[in-house]
Amino acid sequence: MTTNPGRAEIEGIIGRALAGETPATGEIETLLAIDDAAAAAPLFAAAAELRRRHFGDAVFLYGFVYFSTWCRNDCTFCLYRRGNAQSPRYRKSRDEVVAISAGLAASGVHLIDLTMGEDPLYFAGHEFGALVELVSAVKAATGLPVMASPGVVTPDVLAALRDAGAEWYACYQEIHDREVYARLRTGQDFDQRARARLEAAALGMLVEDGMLLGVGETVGQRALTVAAMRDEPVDQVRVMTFVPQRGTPLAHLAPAERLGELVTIAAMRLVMPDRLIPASLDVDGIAGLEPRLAAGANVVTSIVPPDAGLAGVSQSELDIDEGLRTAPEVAVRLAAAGLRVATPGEYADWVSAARRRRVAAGSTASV
Ligand code: SAM
Ligand code: MD0
Ligand code: SF4
Repeated sequence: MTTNPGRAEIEGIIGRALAGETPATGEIETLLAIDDAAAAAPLFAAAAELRRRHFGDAVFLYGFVYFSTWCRNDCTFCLYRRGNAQSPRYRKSRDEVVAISAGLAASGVHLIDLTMGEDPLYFAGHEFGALVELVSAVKAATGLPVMASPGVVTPDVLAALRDAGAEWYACYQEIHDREVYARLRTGQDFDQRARARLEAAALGMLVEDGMLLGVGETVGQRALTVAAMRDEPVDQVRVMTFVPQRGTPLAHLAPAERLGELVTIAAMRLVMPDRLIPASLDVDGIAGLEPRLAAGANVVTSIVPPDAGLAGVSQSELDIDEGLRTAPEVAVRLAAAGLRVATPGEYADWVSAARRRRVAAGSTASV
């Protein structure tokens, strides 16, 4: 048997979480310090049990449409940072995006995530009309919920996106530590980014926050990030391991062990059992799906159709042309894991209930 000194403590945290107690920040740090598979196994089992209690065996699928890779920013981790000559640049037309989204809807995804860099086409003159219209057109063509991931935008733009039908706003802080953040999102205001999420929530939108793992942060900083998410009005929380990108300042940083991401997914599930937690195909492709599900994820994101000329973010090509980042491929893997693709109604019902809670909370909260 293992002599891991933290074992009894870990068992205590897991037992209390299964009994409905939310782990405190110090307890989150204890969980995130787990660095061997044997010690992680009971954590993963508890996370899967909490997912089952809140979501049964149903998993949600998100189609990913990265429709413009132009960006005015200089994030040190990102392939698409301004001035990276090795970045694939494209901007899809409205009609292409609508056709791609319709195809994704027909393939069985539950949501369309419309993502872009902070494209100067929109940001330079604060001209977001075409983006708002794109949201309306995608909704009309698919009938599906839409997530907007446009970067940091002002409340008037958020309100216009909401009015056009975007249920979700995604904007990831990467880490809730100002110093590490400043090394990642160079020249971008920490508070403004965090405020954009609060503003979206106050407008009645559903919101996603996310963290990046393996960028020189400590376990304590990871724990503070999960704790910040716990205390934020966010409905979906993600973690992705940093993938080094050619042509960028962090190109030669050694990537983190994947166990760290799995342990973080599971800890997030213990801390936020009823929130949506993605398994992104954008880190390890389809091969990375099973372990992320086993760690308690209940959404599969970064589903990208082949032959559409679309890229991923952290894995710009992996498994896309091969057609492995598709809903049918995901469905096969879910079945093998004893899970299933949710029905469209199950996802729509979850979104409606979450939005009712958000609006009710928003009427008493302020930004
Ligand atoms: N441009 C918008 C923005 O940055 O908010 C929308 C794009 S957002 C979906 C890009 C996200 O992908 C980042 O916030 C980051 O969490 C993740 N990401 C980008 N590059 C990555 C990399 N090299 N490895 C892992 N995750 C990465
Ligand atoms: C993903 N590549 O789901 C996408 C992206 C943006 N809202 C999501 C990071 O992994
Ligand atoms: Fe631009 Fe987003 Fe990449 Fe940062 S993460 S460089 S904002 S596309």
